[in-house]
Amino acid sequence: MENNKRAVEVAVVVFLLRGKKVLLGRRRSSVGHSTFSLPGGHLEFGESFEECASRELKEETGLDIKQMELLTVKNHLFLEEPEPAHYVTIFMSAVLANPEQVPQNLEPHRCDGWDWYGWDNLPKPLFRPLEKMVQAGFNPFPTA
Ligand code: 8DG
Ligand code: MG
Ligand code: MG
Repeated sequence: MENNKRAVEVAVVVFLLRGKKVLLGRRRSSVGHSTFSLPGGHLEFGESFEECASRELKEETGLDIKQMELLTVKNHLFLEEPEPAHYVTIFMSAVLANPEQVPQNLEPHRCDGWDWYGWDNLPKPLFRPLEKMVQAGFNPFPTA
């Protein structure tokens, strides 16, 4: 395969849950440009999934999170992008450490802004990996 010299990347992304809503932002990054995606980013050397989730949330939204839980892992190939990419993405859930905190758009070159969306009323278009999960019936909210 042409791409066999490229590295697989690892990302950690977060379903930040508030009531029946999740936090999403419209991407400005080249991969998935203009689609709505979860906060998160690349796992750095030496980090736990929880540390990466907290750091990315802080960097991208200014929010502090708690109760991080591993929900699922997906293998996704972005072959239609100008630069093909291959990600193993760790999907976590979390809640706000301080329910009064409001998301800020701290990386405006990468995101148009953050907002809360009801799970039954998600914005379109969703980032492809997220859309695939929704289509498959995935739900990040606790069932109990
Ligand atoms: P960093 O420099 O802060 O580490 O990277 P980033 O700019 O925050 O990376 P990102 O694109 O937000 O996330 C890394 C990759 O994670 C992304 O290119 C593909 C994968 N990914 C998914 N689903 C999602 C998702 O819903 N949101 C985000 N942000 N990334 C996702 O597979
Ligand atoms: Mg990031
Ligand atoms: Mg990101």
